[in-house]
Amino acid sequence: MTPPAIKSGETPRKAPKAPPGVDISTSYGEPQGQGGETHQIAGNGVATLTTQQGIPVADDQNSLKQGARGPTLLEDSHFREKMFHFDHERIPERVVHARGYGAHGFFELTDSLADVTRADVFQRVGERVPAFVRFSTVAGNKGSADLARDVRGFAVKLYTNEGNWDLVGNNIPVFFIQDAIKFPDLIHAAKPEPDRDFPQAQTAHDNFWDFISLTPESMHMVMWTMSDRAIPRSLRFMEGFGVHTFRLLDAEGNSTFVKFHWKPQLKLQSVVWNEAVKINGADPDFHRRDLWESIEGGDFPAWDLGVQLFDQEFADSFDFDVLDPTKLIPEELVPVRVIGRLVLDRVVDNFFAETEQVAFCTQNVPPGIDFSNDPLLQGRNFSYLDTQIKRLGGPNFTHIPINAPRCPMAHFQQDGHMAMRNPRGRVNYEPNSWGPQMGGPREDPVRGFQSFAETNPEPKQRLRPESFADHYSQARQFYISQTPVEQKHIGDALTFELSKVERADIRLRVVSHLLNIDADLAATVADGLGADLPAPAQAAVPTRQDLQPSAALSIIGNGPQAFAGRKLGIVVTNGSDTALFDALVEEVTAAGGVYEVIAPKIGGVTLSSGEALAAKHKIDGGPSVLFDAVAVIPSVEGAQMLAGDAPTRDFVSDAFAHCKFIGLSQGGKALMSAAGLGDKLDDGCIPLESADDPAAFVAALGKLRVWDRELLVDADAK
Ligand code: HDD
Repeated sequence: MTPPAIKSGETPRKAPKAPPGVDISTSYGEPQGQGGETHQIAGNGVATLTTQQGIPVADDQNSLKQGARGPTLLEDSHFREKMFHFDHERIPERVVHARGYGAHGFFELTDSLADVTRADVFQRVGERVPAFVRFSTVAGNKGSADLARDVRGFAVKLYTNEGNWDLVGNNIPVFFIQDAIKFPDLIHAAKPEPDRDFPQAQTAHDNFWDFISLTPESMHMVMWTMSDRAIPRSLRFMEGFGVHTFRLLDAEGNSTFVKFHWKPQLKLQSVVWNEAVKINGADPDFHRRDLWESIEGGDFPAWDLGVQLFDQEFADSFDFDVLDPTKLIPEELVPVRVIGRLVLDRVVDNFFAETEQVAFCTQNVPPGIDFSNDPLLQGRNFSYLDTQIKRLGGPNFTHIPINAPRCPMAHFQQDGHMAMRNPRGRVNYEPNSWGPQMGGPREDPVRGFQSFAETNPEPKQRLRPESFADHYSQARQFYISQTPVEQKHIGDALTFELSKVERADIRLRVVSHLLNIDADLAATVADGLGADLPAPAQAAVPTRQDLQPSAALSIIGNGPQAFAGRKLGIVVTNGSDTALFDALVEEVTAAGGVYEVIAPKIGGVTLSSGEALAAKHKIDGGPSVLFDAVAVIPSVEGAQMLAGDAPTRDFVSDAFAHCKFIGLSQGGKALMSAAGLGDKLDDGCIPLESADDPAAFVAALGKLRVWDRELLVDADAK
């Protein structure tokens, strides 16, 4: 007899690409050197285990010994090769951005830029080039948690027909410092303190705020990192920025300035800090799991590529210096023109081979794109190549498939560690007289990379330009562009971080800068710290009060209107209403969302109809912080059983405190009462009592949060 069907406890996903354990040879996307693809196949069709030299292995369970109880023999080359390789498995992690997650995809041009650049990738509408993207946190080690309050790296490698283009950006459009010579200081200050090696993946410590408070140019970026931008809900819901001003060059060498923007098609969304702290405990891999699951589920994350194009005349008239990486150009002044889309549609086959070994270098730009004199960019162009040589062990990291261009390559560079693609033939120098065929590649002054022919009559000097001197005006503009809830989050974040700073003088020095940004913010933070307001920091240039709010800078103002790409957590018990559950699943799926079932036991539940429903999480393993919204639909008896269970009460009280929409059956309401919230239910707590109710519930979810609740919850807490 066939067993009865069990309903799925989560949105069904597409089948894995290949059964595990099969086809292990194809994982790197490209042939692994001469003949590397062949695997010895036994009669039963299963690949034979071999050594790295390809020698078939007879026994992988026992090392070779002199007698069953005798000493291990040096002669056991399989054992020695296996151990030697294991001993060398770790390579140095990235000095910053150590924790990252990557995926493959493509970039497709939707609007030609042929009028301003000869870059091949920007010529033909509809043409696609392969892409690899690595997202990262900055400060934490490779094993740190995903929801650290931190900048996110957004590094894109496009394998164009004229070479690799690495746009190594962040999810924040400005940076802490103006000159690359300060980067080692910034990173030393942000990372764990050197004597004690903590705190990990946090900026909430003395060294960071000491450096920041002595570096007023960082104030604009600090406003961003203390905003919810630093705790994104998903890598899929955040923007990316090339940060620096770059140049586009046409065939005649004419230059147009450009700033690059990645805009998520699913719109912006972040979590709240209390949620982030709890996610880090419940699922430190929250972001990478989310990216993996959405791509594997066929819901491919996508971003529009936008450009802000401007000329020298605009640059000269702009309030700030376009070479200053602590400044952005408001979209109200130069609109973002969408010219393409980036889609991530394939997870990596192997994390190490691809995500860990991918090497981004800001200096990788194809003909038609060029650098500006931004002193941060100029410094980066040295640092990235240098770091890859150290991290990947030598100059041949471009031979690793993930780093190799997909277009033809021809040069005379040779040898070194791990050389796999040495040039062929007799000639390895240029110029040579072996003729057009045998003599190998030659320069092409027309097709080749050309730099913008800039004239510069200035003397050599170590000097910051006067035009970089305004450190507060755009910080203020960012702050006044936020909704009240977002402003509150910035004040809370600063108070939280500075409360971890042991030295009171450092705390006050930060507040003295805040006074130059917004008096209310400074007062809120001083109050939160239990301190009196200090005198304002001395400003090189007074803060401008005339800059207008920019709508593009708020997350809430640029959030989604639908639940697409988001996740609903559904709490059930034995006896939960089958029709209600089915209707809920139908509505959330129709809205483009996914769901996961949370039950008292991982074995699942029996619904009111007698049908079995599988669970994805046991309640304490699936707290509400993992979901964008929750439906709590236990039976009345089930709710009685759960009322005394602390993780269940936390589930509903956290969902409420984090301003989430909560769908409630009768049993669900009883659980809210058990959590002490029975008399607090608001418009975001939506009845789910029959199969008719989910439509209205799911329609409301597009707003994602009931922000009005936040002030109430916080007031109660005080
Ligand atoms: Fe950097 C990695 C982004 C300033 C030096 N950086 C790195 C990564 C990203 C950024 C996304 C991770 C790449 C990956 O996933 O492999 N960095 C930025 C942005 C900056 C910036 C947007 C300012 C606008 N960085 C910056 C400066 C320097 C560096 C000023 C040094 C002068 N960055 C590095 C590095 C890293 C790096 C040390 C570490 C690992 C790597 O390069 O590959 O070279």
